[in-house]
Amino acid sequence: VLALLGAGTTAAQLTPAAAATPALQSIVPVPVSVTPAAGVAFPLVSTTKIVTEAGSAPARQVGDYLAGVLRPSTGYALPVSDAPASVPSDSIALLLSGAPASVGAQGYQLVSTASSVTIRAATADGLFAGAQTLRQLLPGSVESPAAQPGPWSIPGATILDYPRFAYRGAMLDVARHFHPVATVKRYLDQLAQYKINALHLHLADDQGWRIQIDSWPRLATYGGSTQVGGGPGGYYTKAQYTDIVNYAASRHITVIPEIDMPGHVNAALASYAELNCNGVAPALRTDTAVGYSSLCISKDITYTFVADVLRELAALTPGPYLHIGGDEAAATSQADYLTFIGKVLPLVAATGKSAVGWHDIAKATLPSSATPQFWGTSTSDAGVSAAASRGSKVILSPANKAYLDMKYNSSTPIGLSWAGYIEVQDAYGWNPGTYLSGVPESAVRGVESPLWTETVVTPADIEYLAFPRVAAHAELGWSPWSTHDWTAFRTRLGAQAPRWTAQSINFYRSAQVPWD
Ligand code: TNX
Repeated sequence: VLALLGAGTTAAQLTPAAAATPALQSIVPVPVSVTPAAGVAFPLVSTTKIVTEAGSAPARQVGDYLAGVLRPSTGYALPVSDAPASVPSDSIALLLSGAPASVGAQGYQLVSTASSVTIRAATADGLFAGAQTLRQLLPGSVESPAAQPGPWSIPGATILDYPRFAYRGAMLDVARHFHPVATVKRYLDQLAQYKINALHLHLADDQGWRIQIDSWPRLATYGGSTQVGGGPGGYYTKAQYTDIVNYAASRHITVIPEIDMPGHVNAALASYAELNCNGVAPALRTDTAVGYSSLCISKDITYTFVADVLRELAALTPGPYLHIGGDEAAATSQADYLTFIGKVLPLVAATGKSAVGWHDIAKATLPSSATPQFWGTSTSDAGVSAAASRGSKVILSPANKAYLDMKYNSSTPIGLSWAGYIEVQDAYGWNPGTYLSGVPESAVRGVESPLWTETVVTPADIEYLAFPRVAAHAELGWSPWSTHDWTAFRTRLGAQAPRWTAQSINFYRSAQVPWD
């Protein structure tokens, strides 16, 4: 046991020393290393204050966010102020100095003693990640929106933590069913807890166009006017999209907007007759068929349209990526598809952004700046491995592991099953670093959990399919592979139940998990 407690000790290995402090063993994603300080605890009390790196607005924002999380349940004031030269007693300190170099750009060190909790990181991203860990060191009732009795105690420990992969994403399809701003914000809050740092928004598909584009206004006003099953649909104004982007940024999450093309474009074709090869606008569609629509590859106006949309979207999007879709273009010939991708990649580059696309785009010879997002159900793809060998990074979303819209089992009331059923153990049971042949860990940017919404209407629907599986994917994206252990994971996951209950998350109580 002593040998296990050296460098690289993981929470999964911390028995029996940590037996008295189960919170240290319940963190999801499991940290790189957790060293308990036996018998030590920090009492969070009415006089506790939060101090943040002096003069740093980003550190102060993390402090304000953490105070906002902790105030409703504790009922404490938790004032936030600039940190003095040395960490005062009775304080939580968020500092941008003194972190070990190993934490990198996104990691942190958390040291809790009887008198203080000090999180050190190189960046505000790292402080934010450390703040998420701190939340999980408190009882689940800390997540309640109403005052709770406490007491609030943080176990003594030194935690060193940083991600395995830089990118940990979730995708929400707001095209098949429109999801309003408040729903997206709620999901962002839920995702941030598990150190997810990218939200991919699927903004346009056959059934709806969900973002205002000033140069092509009917895309939103007409193309956004319905959704799967009929219903009013909807779209984000530019101000609403910016509100989402800013809210995500305050949760240290980057928004990646997707306009799917050259297929999945019926809503656009219905809005503008001139985008159709025959000049005739089709009707709006509310069914769930795929592979029937295509932009007109031979028309110049197609590329004017694409350039206009990408330019306006890029101007609204501070993150480095634009997602161009590219999947299931069954109504586009192979030659036309390659022509289209070859013309559109430079249009993305002209906006100053880098292109991401579903891995179908790797049928074309991609520049190393382009990212294929693998969504297949096999473990090899010639285009993706060729792109990786030429220097592209890959995002992994294998449909039979990472798709949040797949049912858990045959009795799951919503969801699809074309890629199979995905129980929690299936969602957890794969190694992103070795999953795709010809795509070594060094070529993987990270993991993303897509949630397609053909059957997903309400926030409760989103939560039922995302939780607990998105937490499993978050751990695959963050934690070292050496920690991977289903038996330990299911226990950590079960310990999240009181948090999710306090947050009114409608999670699926999988029989595979020992829920607290
Ligand atoms: C396939 S995965 C699609 C989507 C569907 C999804 C349903 C991918 C890139 N395309 O159009 O919504 O299956 O699971």
